Amino acid sequence: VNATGTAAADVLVDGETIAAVLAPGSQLLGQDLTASVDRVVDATGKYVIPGGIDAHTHMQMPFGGTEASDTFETGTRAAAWGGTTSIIDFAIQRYGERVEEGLAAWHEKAAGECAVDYGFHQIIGGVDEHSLKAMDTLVDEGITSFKLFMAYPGVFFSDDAQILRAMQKSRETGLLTMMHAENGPAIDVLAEQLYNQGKTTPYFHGIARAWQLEEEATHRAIMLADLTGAPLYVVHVSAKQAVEQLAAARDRGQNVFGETCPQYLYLSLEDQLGASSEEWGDFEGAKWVCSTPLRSRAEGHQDAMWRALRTNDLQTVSTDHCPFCMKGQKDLGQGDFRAIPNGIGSIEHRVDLLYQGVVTGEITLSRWVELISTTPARMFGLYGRKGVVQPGADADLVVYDPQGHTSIGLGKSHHMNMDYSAWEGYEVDGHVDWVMSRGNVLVDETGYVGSKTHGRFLKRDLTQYLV
Ligand code: DUC
Ligand code: ZN
Ligand code: ZN
Repeated sequence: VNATGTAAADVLVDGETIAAVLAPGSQLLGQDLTASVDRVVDATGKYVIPGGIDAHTHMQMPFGGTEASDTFETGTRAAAWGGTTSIIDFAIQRYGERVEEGLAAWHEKAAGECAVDYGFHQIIGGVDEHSLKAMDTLVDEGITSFKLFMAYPGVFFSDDAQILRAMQKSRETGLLTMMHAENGPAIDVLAEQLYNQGKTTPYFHGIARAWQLEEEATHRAIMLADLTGAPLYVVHVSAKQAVEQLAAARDRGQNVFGETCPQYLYLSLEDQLGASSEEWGDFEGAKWVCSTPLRSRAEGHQDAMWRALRTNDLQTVSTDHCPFCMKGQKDLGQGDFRAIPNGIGSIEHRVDLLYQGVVTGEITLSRWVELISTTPARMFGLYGRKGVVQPGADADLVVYDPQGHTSIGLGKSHHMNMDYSAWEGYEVDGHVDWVMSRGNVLVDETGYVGSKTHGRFLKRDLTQYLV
């Protein structure tokens, strides 16, 4: 199954790449294909798809006085279990740090620790003369996208002047601008007011981060991108009004893109309140504290995300994988939702959860592959090597069984370094049977058989969506 369609075929792998995609029963050097190869994987009745590409992860990310609980080792192993064979993680430049230092630190964390191939985006935590200059050399390093934050004042926040200058650099270099679009200063005022009114439970995280502040920031980012000519990719879109801004800009012909995440397709603010008898919920809700926040199902945000995936107003689904344990991490925010580390872990479940959209008729089979692999490859300069089953491409392959079944949750299909699952109780029709990365088997019928020294750093080309 490719983004372009589906065919019955045999896939011949030689070394690290795909050598041929042949009609079933084809001969090789005058012999039946299966007789002349070292190993045959029978995928009869199953889908062979290009390995998943999760373009938004945060392994070992320092955040809220703690650090995301998956290391590159545990997080990429969980990725492999779930049919994801490439990740793009965010290297971080913090205030007062040089971009080069932040990037070097990320290379050090990841090198020799990854089960799957990995690339980096660069978070620019302080746009100034130094970082703008450093951005000139990122393309040579194979880092062809950078992220700015309109949220988190005092941590990663960029003001409009900084955004404008970074976007001018984006236009000049071809680096893709990735934007966390939420109005952070306004959110912080609302959060403080709620806290002072005694509204301290995790539920109020979502109330403070109102959709108006996502729509406003998305619009502002779009206008600054229009003015500067920068290509723009808005990450973790959850508000239907933000999608409307992206759709309108695309209709005007602007080069803007949007990503959503499984949590915004399936989970809601109402779910987060949960079965608690308390009006404002209890601390269980911390399991689902992430930014942008889960949004109200009554307001129809989840349906709007699925629709936008069909209409191509949103182009990709990444996880924003940023796991924290309840014990010792999320519980830092007991009594004050502002201190709960933001993030949900889903890297293992993205391929399965999106396949549910095929089962329920929300998306087609080819659109599934496009969303989880092909478009991320094109968007982030990996296409040809990754994102497609064709001769010459890396042999990153997943055998997916549509008749299979996956129970998601702690102690079931969950190999992430977390003491809970944000997806407890989810049942998926479909199963990742078998995973290969560059010709090496990572998952087979016996389970995980990969190694943390297998994954290589991916030097990426410029986005293939430049105009
Ligand atoms: N959102 C999260 O939920 N976690 C990490 C950073 C972010 O923007
Ligand atoms: Zn973000
Ligand atoms: Zn993120």
